[in-house]
Amino acid sequence: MEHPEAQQAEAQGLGIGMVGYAFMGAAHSQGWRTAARVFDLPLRPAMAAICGRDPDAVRAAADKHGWAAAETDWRDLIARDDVQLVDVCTPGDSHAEIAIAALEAGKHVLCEKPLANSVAEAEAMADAARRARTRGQRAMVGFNYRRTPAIAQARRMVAGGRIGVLRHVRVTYLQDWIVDPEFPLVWRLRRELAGSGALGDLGAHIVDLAQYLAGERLVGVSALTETFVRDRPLPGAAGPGAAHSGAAARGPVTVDDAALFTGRLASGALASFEASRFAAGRKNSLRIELNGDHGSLAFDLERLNELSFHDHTVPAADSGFRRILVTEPDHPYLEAWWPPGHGLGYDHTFVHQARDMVAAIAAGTDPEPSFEDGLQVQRVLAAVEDSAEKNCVYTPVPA
Ligand code: SOE
Repeated sequence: MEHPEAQQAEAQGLGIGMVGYAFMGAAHSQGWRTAARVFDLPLRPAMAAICGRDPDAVRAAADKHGWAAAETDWRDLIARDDVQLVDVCTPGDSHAEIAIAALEAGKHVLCEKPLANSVAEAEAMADAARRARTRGQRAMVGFNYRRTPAIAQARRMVAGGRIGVLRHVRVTYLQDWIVDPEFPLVWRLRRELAGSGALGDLGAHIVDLAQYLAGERLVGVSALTETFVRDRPLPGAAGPGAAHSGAAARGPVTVDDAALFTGRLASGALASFEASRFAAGRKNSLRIELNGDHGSLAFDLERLNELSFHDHTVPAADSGFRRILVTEPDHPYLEAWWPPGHGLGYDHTFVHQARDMVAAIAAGTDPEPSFEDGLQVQRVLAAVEDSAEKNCVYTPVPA
């Protein structure tokens, strides 16, 4: 299905084709729509086509999110001459097939997190990205929270020695959307589609953030995982009458509801992680604290324009956590936005993600996090599951 605008995609610099149009599809669309209108970009993203299996739904998504055309088969999207970058926003079970096909078709690729549903898939994707890189193609994983200005500022401060030698990283990512046992068995609760539960969905983010902020990798973990509600109504089967009649068809939850794990970083610093979908009252609560011998940094996604910093080198009478309002022009990404004090939001991380991907393609550099970085996160997640299966035994993360 073509619109006259589709021909414009070729003329506008970098044709984008996106597979998937749910929550992440909407968030990424915001990024592609906005990046070149806020940042001075050497290439202008052109939203050439969006892809989804349901023809009516994907046509509606194209109209709603500003895509010039709609496709119902990702293979057709990849084959389009007006698409130079494929953005994979589908459930994890299709990341490898689509991303590898796109790389082998000569496209750049942005792939949502986690990179894949298994280490083997992630290894194949990283291999394909390495081969594509020799052809000048770029690949990146969508760990968008790195692109929160306060998180990027925290990275600058850690790298600049403001907290000294790192001793602890403490990260929690808590949601509560499936506390109700009658919440239906959606794709995120089925291993064959999602790969894992809170671990891969939320845990992937906090593993990536811990390693990004620390500037080093995890070398081993000890973990517990749990599935609190083991069967749920199938989508469409739930409803007021169904539970009473007992007639609702139900299916097994085959992923974790929560994962708690500790980890050792390469320098010997210790880390603790909590990823749960059963933290009642926590909607999308991502909190991070780093402690070094010269100071500490703390971040709360619910106050995402702020960073708390404690300078341990000043006299105790003057020290303590102080708030840095991350809205100054020399804070990461902020030069392009509003005057100091006018904060940003969750969706701005996707605008920054699109900006960084386009800038790397134009500069011929490798965007981060790479598929190799995504593979390493996948190895940590696999070590977490191995440790949990062995009742929390310390499990090395393969290099
Ligand atoms: C659901 O847990 C979800 O949409 C995650 O998949 C996203 O990565 C996170 O940013 C928001 O919550």
